[in-house]
Amino acid sequence: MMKRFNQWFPALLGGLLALTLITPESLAQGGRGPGRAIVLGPDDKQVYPDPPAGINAKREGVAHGQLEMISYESKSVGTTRKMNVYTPPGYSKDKKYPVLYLLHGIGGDETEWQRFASPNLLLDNLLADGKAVPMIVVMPNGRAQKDDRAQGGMGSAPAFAKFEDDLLKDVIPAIESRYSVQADREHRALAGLSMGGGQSLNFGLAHLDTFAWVGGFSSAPNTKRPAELVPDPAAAKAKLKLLWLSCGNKDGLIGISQGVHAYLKEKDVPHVWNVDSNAHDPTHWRNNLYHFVQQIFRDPERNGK
Ligand code: FER
Repeated sequence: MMKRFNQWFPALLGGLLALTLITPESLAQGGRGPGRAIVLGPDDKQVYPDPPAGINAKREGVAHGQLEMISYESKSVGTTRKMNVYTPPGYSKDKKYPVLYLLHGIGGDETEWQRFASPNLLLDNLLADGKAVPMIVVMPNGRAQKDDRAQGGMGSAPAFAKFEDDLLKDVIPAIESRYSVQADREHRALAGLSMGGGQSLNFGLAHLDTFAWVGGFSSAPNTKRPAELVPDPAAAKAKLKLLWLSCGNKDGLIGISQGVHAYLKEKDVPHVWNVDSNAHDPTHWRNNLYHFVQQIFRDPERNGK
């Protein structure tokens, strides 16, 4: 029962948000707000197929990585905070690993991705099939305030913006001091769902010297406006290895991602734009994570998509 609640609550929340947020202000946003009716254009197509069933089912006979909940001192928030960290099978201090920072939505915390997608099992399975590079996955708490429990709804939006400092000044240094990592932009990825998708686009695209692989799945209205998000298209084009945008075609927030896609296309910034048939739900997030993690840290010559 609890599991089902956890599965459906975010979709319910997204639906309620979509229904209740039709305000004059959101309508005046020129179609960015969640109140806008979904209008699909010719580019809004699924370019990565729905994955097979069981992508995150625990498989016997494959090597398993480890998941650990660690604490770190956050100078920017002024508290001890938590993050969930996956290390791949055979993790060894004698090797160095790339790191994916994976951010949750407005109703979640450092445990949310685990409930929605069990990224540890998803990665174990892809690694067993040779479809991903061994990597560390860090799932922090993106609500950068002293009380960072998964509550507060829209009121916590400012804390999601403040997380930029915590991520850059506290989370990444804590990970790089405790784990054996490749500490450069080409070995750091940033992706997230909904509020975490907006954070990933906002922070990732503002810090191209820190992240080369960026993904936003069903990015929320916290996403900056496109021209602010990518003020220097030439720099984004030159530096990004992968920019992944995705949304379900039944998600009332799709206007946000459509706007980013249209701008990137106009400015000739290579990116993936994957529109599948999901809503604002864990299936979309799990499926897009599955495809995203297979692409990252692979081709050093890769350019954007
Ligand atoms: C909004 C609608 C949805 C919004 C945030 C969300 C900040 C976030 C949804 C989620 O994280 O699931 O208007 O404004």
